[in-house]
Amino acid sequence: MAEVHLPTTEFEEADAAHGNQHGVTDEPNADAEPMVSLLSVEGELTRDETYSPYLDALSAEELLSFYSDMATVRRFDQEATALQRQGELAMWVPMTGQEGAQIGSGRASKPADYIFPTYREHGVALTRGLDLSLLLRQFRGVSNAGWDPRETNFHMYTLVLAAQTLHAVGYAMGMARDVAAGLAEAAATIAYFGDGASSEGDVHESMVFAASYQAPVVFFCQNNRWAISVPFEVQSKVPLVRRAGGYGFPGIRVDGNDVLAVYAVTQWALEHARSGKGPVLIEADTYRLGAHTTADDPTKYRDRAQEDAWRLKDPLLRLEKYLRSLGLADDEFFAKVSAVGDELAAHVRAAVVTMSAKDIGASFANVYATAHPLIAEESAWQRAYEASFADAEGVAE
Ligand SMILES: Cc1ncc(C[n+]2csc(CCOP(=O)(O)OP(=O)(O)O)c2C)c(N)n1
Ligand SMILES: [Mg+2]
Repeated sequence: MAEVHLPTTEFEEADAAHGNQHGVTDEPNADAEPMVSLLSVEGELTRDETYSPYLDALSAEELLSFYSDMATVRRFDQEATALQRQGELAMWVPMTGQEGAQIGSGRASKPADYIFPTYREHGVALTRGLDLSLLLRQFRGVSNAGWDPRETNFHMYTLVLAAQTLHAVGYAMGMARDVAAGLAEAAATIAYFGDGASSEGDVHESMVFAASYQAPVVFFCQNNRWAISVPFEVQSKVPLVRRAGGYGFPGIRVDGNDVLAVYAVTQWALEHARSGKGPVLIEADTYRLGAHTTADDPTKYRDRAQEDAWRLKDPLLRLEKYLRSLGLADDEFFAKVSAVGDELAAHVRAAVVTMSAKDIGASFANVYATAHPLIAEESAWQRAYEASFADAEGVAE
């Protein structure tokens, strides 16, 4: 007997009667969606009329530094994860796998641009010249932020999903006014957010405002396929990049594990925004190879086979192949990069074990006007946590 598909929702009934008029694909995550990808997994570079000129302008040193940045932040990420496992950090948010998306986009930004990260943009922080040990202050629990954003135009981490997209649009609108008044050079903001955060109302409101006011903002979504344990398929029924059309600005889907493509696409988008043409949405197709945070266990909700498939698309490996094929890098170069990573790891470790939480008590006192049992409980936990470092060498009181 032939299989009959019975519509189960009113939309499906409408689709059955009139054909699919909602632009809904059978597979929302369809790999068929066009994507800018310049450097293949095999390390071969293809040309693209729009984006290759941005790469032509790069010197050999710059190309090499794309690799060293990616390798350095991966080493940093490993060290921070180890520090958490050793009880030196309360939590860590790993970014391994997303180096291409983060280094490529961060390197495309200029010092005058202003970056609004989520909580996972350690690679972008590196490209902005932030001392990465400062990122660990919040995860050690000694600061609400950890650095002065004005020094690098790299804003504080935002843990409230998508809130920073609103901040980025408001800031960009202010920047545009400064430029119009002759007070500042043309610059843009980049609002980073995840596939999960894309479902927040804040992202919608940000995009409506950005479009209405032609704000110089680049919305950079790292679609790493997971929002903790929720797969992207649940998050959106259309590829995210298509949403830009609904707001009335360009959307570009880019291979997030191709650092060169991400760099070129973000350069294009930032130029578009800075020149007064309004916002751009970039959807970077990537993958979180590790856990959501050190408190998460991805083996409970996803297949090892999926992780293995993404390991083959590693952003570092393909650039290594390309640099070797050009004769720009040899074993000696990669050994040096590895030594730089080890130095950074030693630096952040030394910084973490001497971090002092002596001022953090006020944060608990300032939550409510009067005593509150939950705050008392949290404050006691924090004191016990601090006491656990007492035997560590050099801890300041
Ligand atoms: C407003 C809000 N709701 C829920 C959370 C809890 N939460 C933290 S991270 C996360 C998943 C975010 O996924 P995604 O946006 O894809 O970013 P990723 O963590 O994958 O980088 C959730 C639900 C939160 N921090 N803020
Ligand atoms: Mg995600």
